[in-house]
Amino acid sequence: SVCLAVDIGGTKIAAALVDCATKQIIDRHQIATPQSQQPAVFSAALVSLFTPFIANADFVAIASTGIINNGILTALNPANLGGLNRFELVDDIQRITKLPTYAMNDAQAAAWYEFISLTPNNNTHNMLFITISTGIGGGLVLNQQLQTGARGISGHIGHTVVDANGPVCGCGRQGCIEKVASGTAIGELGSALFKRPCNGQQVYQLALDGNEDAISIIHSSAAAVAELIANLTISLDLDAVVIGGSVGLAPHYCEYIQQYLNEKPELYRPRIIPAQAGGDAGLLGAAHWFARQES
Ligand code: BMX
Repeated sequence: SVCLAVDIGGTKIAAALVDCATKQIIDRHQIATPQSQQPAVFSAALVSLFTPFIANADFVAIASTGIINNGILTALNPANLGGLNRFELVDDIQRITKLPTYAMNDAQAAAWYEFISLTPNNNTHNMLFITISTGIGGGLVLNQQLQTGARGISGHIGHTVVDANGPVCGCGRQGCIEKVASGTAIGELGSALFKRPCNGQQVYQLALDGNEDAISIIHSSAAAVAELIANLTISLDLDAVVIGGSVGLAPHYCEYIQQYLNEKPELYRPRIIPAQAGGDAGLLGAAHWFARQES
């Protein structure tokens, strides 16, 4: 069968046809995520993205930012979705495509793909996937089982606190790691420092060009992620942590994380692995996860 895999992120929405037998991407398109609180604007964008694919797909597998519970997307941090709070994801896409439709969280999907991509028999029992992108997301595989959570929340590590006196996050809590270390946060810190609007990518480029202030912003982000990894490793006995997302996979970011982890005692240092599927981990994870349900 052929799956229409969809990855809804805070910055872009990707759609691809995936051959379920070979697990290869046949065709892929992406658009910018609409910045509107209106569900109708979101639906309209999805219609145009899906139209070329529908005739060739047997079912739809979605990996989406936000908490996915019973097919409904609820934003933990609505700021990541242009203020959109709630979206009837599965019903809406089923109405558009007239195909069986399934959905899960984006980082959970990517975690699953990265887990099954690890070389077999390499003794990985507990693995965490972290995406550092528009937000910071996570997916946990414990005892080789993906944890989705009874309410879909499992793995939302972006909303653990790293600075109790820090800025207020879009989720309502103060000092979440997402508010201080995500791509969005990197852009906000850079804008304040350079006194002009810049996004995370521009700040990252400045760091690559050798700007000391930008370098320190990127280092603080990687240091915060390293602390989080150490905390979760000692809590959950993690063997491996896979890093993804546009920031996580940017040049040197993983090395910085590793550098900060190397300062810690050995028990706090899991294996750090850059996502093997790069930006396609979410698409491929959802396709794999729901292909089992379809067959
Ligand atoms: C946020 C949250 C997570 C998501 C993570 C990464 C929302 C809308 N999203 O913490 O569900 O996994 O961002 O998302 O509350 P991305 O868009 O950066 O890939």
